[in-house]
Amino acid sequence: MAASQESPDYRNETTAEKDARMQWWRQARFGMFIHWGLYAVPAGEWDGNSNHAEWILTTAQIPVEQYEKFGPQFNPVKFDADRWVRMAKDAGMKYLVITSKHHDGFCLWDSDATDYDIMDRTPFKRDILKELSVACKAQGIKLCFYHSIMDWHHPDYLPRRKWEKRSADGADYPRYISYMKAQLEELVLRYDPAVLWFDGEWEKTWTHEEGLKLYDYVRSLKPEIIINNRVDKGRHGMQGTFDTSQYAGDFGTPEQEIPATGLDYDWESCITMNRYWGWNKHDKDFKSTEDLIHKLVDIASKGGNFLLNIGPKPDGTFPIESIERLKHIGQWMAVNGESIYGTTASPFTGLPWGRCTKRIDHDKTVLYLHVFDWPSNSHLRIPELESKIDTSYLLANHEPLETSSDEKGILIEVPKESIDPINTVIVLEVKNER
Ligand code: H79
Repeated sequence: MAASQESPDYRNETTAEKDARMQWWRQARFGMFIHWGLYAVPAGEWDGNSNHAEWILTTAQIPVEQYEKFGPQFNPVKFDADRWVRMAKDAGMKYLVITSKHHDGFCLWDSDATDYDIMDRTPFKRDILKELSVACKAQGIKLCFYHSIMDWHHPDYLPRRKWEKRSADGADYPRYISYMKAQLEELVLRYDPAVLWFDGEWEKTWTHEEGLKLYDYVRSLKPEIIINNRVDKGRHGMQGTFDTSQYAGDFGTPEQEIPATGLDYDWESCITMNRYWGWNKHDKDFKSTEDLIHKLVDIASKGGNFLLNIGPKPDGTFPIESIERLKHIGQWMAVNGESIYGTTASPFTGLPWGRCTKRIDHDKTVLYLHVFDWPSNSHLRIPELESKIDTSYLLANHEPLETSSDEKGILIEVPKESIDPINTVIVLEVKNER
C-alpha cells in the first residue's frame, strides 16, 4: 500500500470558519422535511392494521422480497418538483430535506451502486432527486438529503431483524460502509446538497470511529456542507442533544420535541404535521396552523431551526391538509418573516403572553415580541426589561406604539384588537437590551 495520506480533520475548524459554514442555515430558521419512498404505496396499512408508515417493513414484519413488490406499484405520475419547491418557498421555508434513502434501503435517485432505486424498480423511471435539484436551484431553495445508515434491504448490512428469515451468511459490514460512501459521493457530486442529515446510527454495528470517518469523508467531498449529529454516536435519544466536544456533527436533532431552553450549539427540531413521517392515509391527526406557527416561533425564540415534515402520497402529491397548512403558514410568514429569519434566542426566560426573538443590528437590538395571547386591556407588559426603548411598532403595518416604563418593566399601549389572532408581532428597538 502507498504511504497513508494525512487527511484533514474537518472538525478542527475555527469559530469563524464554522460561523461562515453555518451562516445560511442560521439565517434560514425554517425548512421542509420530506419522507417519501416505497412505503407510501401501502399508505400505512398492512394486514388490517393501519398503524404503520415509513417503518412498515419492520413494524409489519414484511420480508424483503415481499416489500420489493411495492416497487412496480410506485408510479407518482403527478410528481412535480417545481410545485413541491414552490409550496415550500411560499410557506417561507428556505431549505428542503428529502429522504434519498430511508431505513428500507430504497433510493430515490439513479444510483450506480444499486438497482434498488427509482429507475430500476419502478415504472416511474424518473430521477426524483435530479428533478428536485433543478427546481431548488431555479427557485433559490437549498436542497438537502436525509440518508439512513441503517438499511433493512442491503445484504451486507448488519444486524438482521430478529424476525427475519434472510441469512446473514456472507454479509460483510465494511463492504456496506463502502457502498454507503459510494452512494454519498454520487449524491454530493451530482446534486450538490447543502446538508446531509443522517439517521439510523443507533445500531451497535455503527461505531464512533466510523462516525468520525464518515463526517470527514462527507466534508472532503464538499468542505462547506453541513452534517447533523446522527452521523456519529453522540445523540441522546429523541432529545437530540450531544456532547459537541467528543462527537461529530454540526447541529443537534431533537425529534418530535422542542428543548425547554436554548442550547449552546446549533440545533434543529424535526416535527411531523400529523402523527407519522411517511404517508398514512388514516392519519388525520394534523396539528393546527396555530400550533405550527407557535412551534416555529417557540423554536426561533430558543435559537433553533424548525424542520416541518410532509409525507407525500404515492401519486406524487402532498396531503391536502398539509397543503392548506403550508399556505396559511406562508401567509403569516409573508407579513412576519422578518421576526424569524436570522434571529437569535430571546433574552427572556418566560413571557406570559408569547415569545420573543432578537436581532442585533449594528448598535441597536431589535426585539420581536410574538403575542400569542392578546391583552384584553390594551396593555402589554414586558417584564425584566430595563433597556431604553427607541421605537416600538406593529410589524404588520408599522403603526407606532406608545411605551412607558415603571419598576416592573416596560408597558406598551396596544390596539384593542390584534392584527392576527394566532400571533401578532410587535417590534421593539432598544439601545442595549437587559
Ligand atoms: O425518519 C423519521 C423516523 O422514521 C426516524 N427518524 C425520523 C426523522 C425514526 N427512527 N426511529 N424513530 C424515529 C424512533 C426510534 C427510536 C429508537 Fe432509539 C431507536 C429507540 C431506540 C432506538 C433513538 C436512538 C432513540 C433512542 C435511541
